[in-house]
Amino acid sequence: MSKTIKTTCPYCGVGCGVLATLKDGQVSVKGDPDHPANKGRLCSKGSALAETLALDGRLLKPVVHSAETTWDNALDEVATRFKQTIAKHGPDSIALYVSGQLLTEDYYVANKLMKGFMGTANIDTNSRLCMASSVAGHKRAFGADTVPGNYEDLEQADLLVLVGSNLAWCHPVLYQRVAAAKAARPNMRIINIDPRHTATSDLADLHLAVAPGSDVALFNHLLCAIHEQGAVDSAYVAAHVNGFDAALEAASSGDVSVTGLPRADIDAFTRAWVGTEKVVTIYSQGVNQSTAGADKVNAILNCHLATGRIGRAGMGPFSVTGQPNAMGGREVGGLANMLACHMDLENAGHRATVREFWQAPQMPDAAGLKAVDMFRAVGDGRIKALWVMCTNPVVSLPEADRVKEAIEGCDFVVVSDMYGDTDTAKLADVLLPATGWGEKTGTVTNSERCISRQRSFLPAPGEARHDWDVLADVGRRMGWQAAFDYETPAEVLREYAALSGLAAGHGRDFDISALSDLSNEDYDDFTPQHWPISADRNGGRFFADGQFYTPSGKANMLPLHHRSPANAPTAAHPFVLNTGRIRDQWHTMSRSGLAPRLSQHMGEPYVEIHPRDAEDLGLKAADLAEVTSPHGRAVLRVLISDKMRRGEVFAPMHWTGTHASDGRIDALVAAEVDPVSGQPESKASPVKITKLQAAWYGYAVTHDKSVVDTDYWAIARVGNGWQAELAGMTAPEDWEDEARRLFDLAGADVQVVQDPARGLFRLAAHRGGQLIAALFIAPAPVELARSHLIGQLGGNDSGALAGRAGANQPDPGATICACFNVGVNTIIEAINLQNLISVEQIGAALNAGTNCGSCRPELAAILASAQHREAAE
Ligand SMILES: Nc1nc2c(c(=O)[nH]1)N[C@H]1C(S)=C(S)[C@@H](COP(=O)(O)OP(=O)(O)OC[C@H]3O[C@@H](n4cnc5c(=O)[nH]c(N)nc54)[C@H](O)[C@@H]3O)O[C@H]1N2
Ligand SMILES: Nc1nc2c(c(=O)[nH]1)N[C@H]1C(S)=C(S)[C@@H](COP(=O)(O)OP(=O)(O)OC[C@H]3O[C@@H](n4cnc5c(=O)[nH]c(N)nc54)[C@H](O)[C@@H]3O)O[C@H]1N2
Ligand code: SF4
Ligand SMILES: [Mo]
Repeated sequence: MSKTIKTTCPYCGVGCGVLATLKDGQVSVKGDPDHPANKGRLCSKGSALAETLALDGRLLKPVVHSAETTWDNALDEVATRFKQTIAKHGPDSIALYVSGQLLTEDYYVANKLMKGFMGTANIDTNSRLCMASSVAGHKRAFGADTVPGNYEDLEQADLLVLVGSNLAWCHPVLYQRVAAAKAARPNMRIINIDPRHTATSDLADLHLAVAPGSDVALFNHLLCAIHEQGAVDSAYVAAHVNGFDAALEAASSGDVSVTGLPRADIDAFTRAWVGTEKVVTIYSQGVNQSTAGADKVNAILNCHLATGRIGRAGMGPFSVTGQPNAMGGREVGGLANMLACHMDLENAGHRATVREFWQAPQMPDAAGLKAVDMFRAVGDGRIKALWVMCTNPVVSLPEADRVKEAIEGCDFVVVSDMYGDTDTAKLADVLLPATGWGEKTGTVTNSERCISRQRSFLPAPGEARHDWDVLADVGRRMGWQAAFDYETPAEVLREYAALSGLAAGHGRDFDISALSDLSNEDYDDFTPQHWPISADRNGGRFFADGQFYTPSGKANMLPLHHRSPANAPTAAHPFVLNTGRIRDQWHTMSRSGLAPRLSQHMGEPYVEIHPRDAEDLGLKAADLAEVTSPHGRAVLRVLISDKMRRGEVFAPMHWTGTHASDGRIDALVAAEVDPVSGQPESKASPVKITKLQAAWYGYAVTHDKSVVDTDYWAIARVGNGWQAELAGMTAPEDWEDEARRLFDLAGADVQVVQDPARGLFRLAAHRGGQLIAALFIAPAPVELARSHLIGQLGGNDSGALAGRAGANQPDPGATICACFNVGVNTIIEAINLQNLISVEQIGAALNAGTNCGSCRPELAAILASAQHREAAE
């Protein structure tokens, strides 16, 4: 028996449709050919979803003060403590911190519970770290948080400008759609604006390595060029735009040299932008995560408004959303300053509508605390009861060590998660087991305003429950039976849709009122639809008619001035730390970290640094570096690369205290926020870098997740167990004893080879003839064929101690193609031996890049460097 259901990927905001098939207890996934976002494609993360569904590590029962208990006990405790705290200290002494990975129905109930019933606006979301600057920029310019266009615009554009977006790794299926459009229309040009050269830059005709934080200066300069070159659409501006003159005057006083870009590149950019009618400007975290984030957004919007290039096919500004329901959370009012359906908390009319609709006993009239301030308030005791749902702030918030201390010191902390061992879950007083992807059911909205269903195809494990259901239960236990009397998510969606009809009455853009009488069957069968969905509006682009959501109906251009990042490098902290994502991990790795093939692309936290900076610091490839800021410390593997600008380093955001000893990069990031949006500056923190001179370095594979507590460690899932990169500041007296402490070697057949004088030690342990652990120690970073050793784990080959493959088993090297498990060495060898000259030929020879295609940018880069080497020889 097999059944296939249509659902939506739980990772990025592209919102790909997934076909999940359950057969003989096994799940397999593939892209849904009928979904408008992906038309059958999936990226490496989406393709590996089935590998993340095992129940290891899942939280299966509620836990109160470290003891498993019943839901009744746990939720009574939550309701009682929240009620007592409100009674004693007022409603603003409690807070709920939620996530763009909640489904719309979860989010709606959370928002209603806090803003309508608990009586506080202290509910904010990790979207504050993600989309807040775009929301603020859209609201300032358009009067509402509206994304005007759709994905087809990206394909139809003649010029695509990507600002602070690594689309190739972060929105891979959208990137593939763009790459296919460019291949079909070679005249389409792509410009990428990013301080780093990324996988996305490889597709670009022009890469502008801007100085961090200088985007306002660049787009102000573009606005001047638009004006000087006669490209202002005066009729459009006169009819539909306010503030043109002031915006231009402010822009004219700017100085584009702060971008640090060569004049010729700036001119090439402005020429292309001014000269191309169909231009789409995509922006993401390089824009949003900045103390000038909202201004960066408006600087981009200014240029589109001045030229009237908005609301028409193939043109417009386009903010790509990060999380699967980042957009849905914005719609539903997840941010501390919003109400549901794009209504504003601080607007008395909007408030009255929502209060009446909810029959809310109390409703705050001012915005609540935004994420960074919320955790400051937790730290200084203003917030005494905190509920964290579907996010991992101990890892993802800036000044993360301070956040950790704040949570540790808080009187009462509830965490709802799928896993009980995340860095945040470990600090909870009450842990509530949540259902996850494959078990949950509800709706999400992607970057192009398309609402899709997530559908369950697996039963809830153990006693895990849906987040909306738990929130509603707490609402009922606090005395609001009628308001939280939901039995299905469909009921929640109907209520929300009805409210959106009232919002539309206030002239809001968000309107899904046609769904207010959706039957349960229609909800089950719901196919992806772009909002608005009302009696008279259905999908389509916004602003085609030049009408905006401001009181005057005109859009606003804003006068903007360049501001540098809040903290400039100093003699003590001379490097700028940029942070972001890698291709195959999702955020704090609680799910993507479970799939072995996703850990083999990049298996350890690292810092990417320019070769000359590395040389100045005495750093060699694969050394360990200690990176410090005034707020914290990390220890990271050195990756030397000429893709960085000098004086700047990059580190991924993914590593946690569960995956590495010192990999939490947000421990270093200063909690500086944008004054308009409250979004933190995650991409420009001054840091110091020094070489960490360890006494020994190690690499291990082990079949169980042993206790690794060496000075430095980083673990990753591999085929039959785990790998660990290790280092220590002092060498143990006896390495074999140390190995027995690190791994469970009871009853194992242990082989050792050592050369104490040279600091070399190798150990292989077999049990029942199978390799269960191997440890390699050296006085310098261990050079050995990791993929070879990983392949040996669980096998019965006695050659593990050699540390490298025999002549008949070449070492494939780091995994590039996660779908077919093809390593870099295999690819280089095939290119050389078979004279491959295109990504397609690599695919034909090795299958690499032929399934999800996420590695195609890297295949192109490997090909280019192989060809470059050949040309040089
Ligand atoms: N593989 C993967 N994909 C993901 C995610 C994931 O965890 N893993 N997360 C999802 C989420 S929630 C989000 S928000 C998106 C984020 O998607 P992106 O925003 O594309 O990803 P980031 O790597 O955070 O940052 C993008 C780029 O901004 C650049 N940048 C830094 N400073 C500046 C600057 O001052 N100006 C400009 N112009 N650029 C700058 C960085 O060098 C980086 O390459 O990805 C989504 N997709
Ligand atoms: N330095 C730096 N920091 C950053 C960023 C950066 O670029 N640089 N990016 C920021 C951005 S854009 C984002 S979006 C954040 C992301 O940061 P987080 O939101 O902290 O990251 P996740 O790992 O996605 O956390 C989601 C948690 O919810 C759990 N979970 C999954 N599904 C469910 C569910 O259905 N219900 C419940 N209750 N739990 C569930 C997961 O196990 C996981 O623990 O990080 C931000 N932090
Ligand atoms: S691009 Fe990849 S991660 Fe994003 S929704 Fe599609 S399959 Fe999921
Ligand atoms: Mo995000």
